[in-house]
Amino acid sequence: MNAPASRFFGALDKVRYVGPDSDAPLGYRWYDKDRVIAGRTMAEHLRFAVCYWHSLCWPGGDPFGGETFLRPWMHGTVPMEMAEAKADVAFELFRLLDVPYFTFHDVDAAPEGANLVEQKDNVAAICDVFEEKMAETGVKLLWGTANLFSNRRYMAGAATNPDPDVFAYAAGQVRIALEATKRLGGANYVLWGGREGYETLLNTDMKRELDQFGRFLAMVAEHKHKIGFDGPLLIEPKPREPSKHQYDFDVATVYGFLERYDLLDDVKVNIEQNHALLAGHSFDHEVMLANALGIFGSIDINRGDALLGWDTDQFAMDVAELTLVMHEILKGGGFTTGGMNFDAKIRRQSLDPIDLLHGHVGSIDACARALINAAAMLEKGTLEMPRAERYAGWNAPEAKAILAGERTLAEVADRAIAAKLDPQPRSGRQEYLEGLVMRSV
Ligand code: XUL
Ligand code: CO
Repeated sequence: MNAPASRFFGALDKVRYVGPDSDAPLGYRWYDKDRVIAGRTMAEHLRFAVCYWHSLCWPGGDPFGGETFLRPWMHGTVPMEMAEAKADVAFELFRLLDVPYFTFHDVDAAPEGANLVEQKDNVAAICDVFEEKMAETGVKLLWGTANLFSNRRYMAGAATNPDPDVFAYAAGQVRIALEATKRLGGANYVLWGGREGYETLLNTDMKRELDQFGRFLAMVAEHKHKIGFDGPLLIEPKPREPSKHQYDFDVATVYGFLERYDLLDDVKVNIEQNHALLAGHSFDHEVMLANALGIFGSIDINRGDALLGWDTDQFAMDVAELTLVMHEILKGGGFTTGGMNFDAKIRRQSLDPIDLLHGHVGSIDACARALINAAAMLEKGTLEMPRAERYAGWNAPEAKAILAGERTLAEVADRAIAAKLDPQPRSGRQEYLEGLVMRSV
């Protein structure tokens, strides 16, 4: 194939830390990977991953126009050679960015098989290539996943399809992708249910579809244990797009689903900024709730556009928003198996290879600034002190006894009468707190 990585990126150097005052066109201003913040290096805290699909596979199309990027590795004639050329460019991109992880769907990396036997062979062949490149570069796999939404067989869903043969085909694809993820030492396995939902209720039996989906996930969890894959399964909530309604609507809905189908021991969530917005939530809302429910797993880091309202998957650059998100992540103890996966794509006019670097470098720096800010806020108790103070009344013995289940409704009510309670409202101090955050950013 006519696309060796060196010819694509030219003679670029690895991106290094240059500090905030540097004029260098390309360099990390804030991401200093070995700098220790709150007991861990920045690299250990942030666990950045480059995604294969947007950075290596997306041709730059939109609903009104086709390919703009004309990537050489997407214009060959021999699919496996194209996949190998793509892997060359991918690992050169990871090396240039100096990121520790990558992520992929089965069909991003390997040519899609005409059947499951071919699919297995193709994925195995690309795993051979990946294994060699991972050993050479030290880049690791944050997670793998199966694409159960692009092929027309999945137009009515994968696990939730009315046809059990489609369910079975999806099971075959997930088995191959999960086993490949295990073979490559992946830290997690992701399931995004892009078509697990409906287009119209007129042809939908929602109870049946939910039961199918629950059974599918239980089978994936069983298989994960059977093959000894240690990482968690991660569901990625998203309310819609491509479907009109997706069953993994948001963190709260996923939690209810996991509880109903007894999957809480094996499954956590992979939260994405743009999906949070589509669900009508802020990014930090979804992270705070996942922590509260004990299902926080990982992050797909990107941003939506307030004016567009669909899943634009832009590179995250909003330091204020990211600071609040990092604050909640650190407060929850930070990442364990998860990390920050750039599920983000450069815009279709960003034609130059170096644009791929600028997108990642800018967003890596935004996350690094957010980490520094959030760690300082936690250390100073910027939000934690006022929050603790706001709930301080609950530390009183009588209040604790209520929450411990030691009082009945009548006892609490009688005490309110006996003590002649007349609680007075207190300020929520929102503007004061917003000012504190502003000064921390
Ligand atoms: C789609 C999306 C996916 C998942 C993986 O919106 O975010 O790329 O991250 O299937
Ligand atoms: Co995503």
